[in-house]
Formats: sequence, structure tokens, C-alpha cells
Amino acid sequence: MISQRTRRLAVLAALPTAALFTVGVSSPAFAESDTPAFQLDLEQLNDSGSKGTALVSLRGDRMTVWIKSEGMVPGQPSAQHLHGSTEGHNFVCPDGSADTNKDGILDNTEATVHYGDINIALTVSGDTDAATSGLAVDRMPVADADGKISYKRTIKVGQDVVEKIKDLHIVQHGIDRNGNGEYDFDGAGKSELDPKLPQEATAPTNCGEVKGASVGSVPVGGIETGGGAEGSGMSPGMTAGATGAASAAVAGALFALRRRKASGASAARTGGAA
Ligand SMILES: [Cu+2]
Repeated sequence: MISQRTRRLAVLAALPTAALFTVGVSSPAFAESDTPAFQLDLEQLNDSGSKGTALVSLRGDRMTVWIKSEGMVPGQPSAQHLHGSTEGHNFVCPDGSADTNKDGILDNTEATVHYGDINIALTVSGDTDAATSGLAVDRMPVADADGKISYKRTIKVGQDVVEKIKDLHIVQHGIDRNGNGEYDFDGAGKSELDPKLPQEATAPTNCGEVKGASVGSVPVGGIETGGGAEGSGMSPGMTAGATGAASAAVAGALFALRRRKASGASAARTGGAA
């Protein structure tokens, strides 16, 4: 009996996909039992009410990401990314205590201290590079009328991602603090990143860590801003002609975020205590 339980625990980190992903998605493509898969439970940030389940499956250098989430802002695009570092930094999903300026909003600047830079942009098409697609909101999923997002994509990833997938987190962005069905300034004021943008468009709405991920494998001291993503040359113009003002707002905000992070590493020295 005990040995069976032990064995069961031993395989938790790499259960067959079909056994893990139990949120009602039929997944014939994932029927192969030898495919390592990792589940992430997306939990709300900013009291958004958003939640979901994600699955990341690896076969060689092919990573398939499934996301099913709800409580998103209906009809609005949600930027979504794998955040974190494959270089041993101990990033985690934040909680409310990460709202260090105590304004009641966990903004991206505060959250990034904990969940790290964008590593992979989970676009619906085109490239997924953090540098060129992190703010490609015209290629990010749009929530349906019920505020649900269903996403699946297979992309090629580097060996560092294959080896360190457990160190990464999925984050979806966009909240509706005043519940009026759009990103606007009345809900939560201006974004700390750019006063021309609503905070609702830039704040994270949920975050999920890989289940069973080792925490604290690397001592947490000052968190360095990852060198790989900064100076990435993002252009807010890439969303021109996309899905409207909200998309442009989010894109612009993410652009501002990148710039701010690139120059604000010292602000990230509060440790990963969340
Ligand atoms: Cu993100």
C-alpha cells in the first residue's frame, strides 16, 4: 500500500496528459501516455474572479499549451504569457501582499517583481517571442461574451524551456474593476505604466504556477531583471489596425511595462515572499 502511494507521488510531476487535464476538454491529440505534461491552476489576482486551468505538454522541443479560463472581460483581448526565468531565478505568482503601494491594485510593476519578465508570448498565431510578440494584442485571445477564453497552441521552444518549464508561470492580463464590461479609467484609474492607459487594461487577472514545481531551488535575494528580454525593441505600432482601442491600450501598456522594467531593476528588490 505504502509503496503504491509512493509511486503515485513519484509520477505526479509528469502525469499523462489525459489524466491531468480534467476540465472538460476533449484532447485526442494528448492521448499519448508518454508525453510529459504539467498542470497549472490559474488563480485570480486583483480580486478579478478570473480562474482557469492550463496544461503544458512537451514532446521534444514542441510545447503545447492549453488554457481554459473564465471571468475574463467579455469581448476584450487578454495578453497572456509564460512569465519567469529559465536561469534559476525563483519567481512565483504573487498575492495581495505584492501590492506594495497599498493602492488596492496589484499592478504589473508590482507583480513582475514576483512572476518575472515575459518569457514566451502565448499568441494565437505568428511568433511567440517575448521581444516581438509580448504586446501583440492583435494576436492575443479575446474573451467570448461570457468572459471565457479557450486557447490551444503548439510551439517550438528552446532547450532551456524544456528543462526549466517548472520555473515558468502563466499570466493573463486585463481586469474589470468596476464591472462595466470594458477596460476604462473609471474602474481603477490610470495605469502606473502610462497615464494615457487604463489600469484595467494592464493589470494581471490571474496567474498559475506549474504544479509540483520546486520552490526555492535558488536562494532569493535581489531579483535581477532578466537580461534576455530587455531592450527588445517592442513597438506599440504593431497593433495598428488590430482589434480596436482596447487592444491598442493594452499593447501600449505592455510596451511601457517593458521599458519600465528595463530601467527599474533596483525596484525589484523586495524578495519573493508572496
Ligand atoms: Cu504577462
